[in-house]
Amino acid sequence: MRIVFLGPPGAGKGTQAQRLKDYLNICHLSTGEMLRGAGEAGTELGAEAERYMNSGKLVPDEVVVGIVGDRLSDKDCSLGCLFDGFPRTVQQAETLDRMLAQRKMPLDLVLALDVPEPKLIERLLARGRPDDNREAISERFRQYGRMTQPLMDYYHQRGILRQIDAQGTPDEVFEKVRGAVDAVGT
Ligand code: B4P
Repeated sequence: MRIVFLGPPGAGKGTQAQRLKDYLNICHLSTGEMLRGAGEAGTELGAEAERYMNSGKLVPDEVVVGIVGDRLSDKDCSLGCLFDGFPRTVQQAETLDRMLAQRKMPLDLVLALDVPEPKLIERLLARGRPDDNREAISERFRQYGRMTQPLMDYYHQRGILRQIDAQGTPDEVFEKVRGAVDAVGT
């Protein structure tokens, strides 16, 4: 299966993708984690990505698409993949469609995690990552509304979008995620 997690900053994409990875035993591709990894490794690309992330901006499409393409070619992604935080723009979604078509791998499901903004802000401030300060958080919400929210329509039109109320504990949310995935069939 190939599944995309969509949702605003702090909605729990990473939290739920980790649980679903263990449930389905397929590859978990988190662009946020990969970009932070590049930053920690001290590469030039990583330093550039960190500047965007810490100011709440999206990292440029060409950087993100490059790292996703490399990862998707790894053998462990051939049986299935969870895309966590990717795509985040329509251009990234179109590129993902092309990459999957080349590999003859259709996208099965897009799970949109829905949480009210005040709750999201609370979660992010409690986490305290370098990009979890008030200024970066409000920029991340701006970018989400402008660049990522149009993807809801993009996938809704294809009939593969499922909305999940992602309030409640991580375990409660995961029950809903699992229900949506089981309904598609594993
Ligand atoms: P990401 O790493 O994708 O992170 P996120 O959107 O902030 O959070 P996520 O929704 O995964 O929430 P999480 O489970 O961690 O992105 C970070 C940055 O990387 C972006 O701003 C951007 O700059 C860059 N980036 C990444 N992908 C990109 C792309 N494709 N294109 C361009 N740029 C890209 O949960 C958040 C917190 O809430 C955690 O502390 C968690 O423990 C807690 N939590 C989760 N679920 C909870 C629940 N049900 N109840 C209570 N707390 C919960």
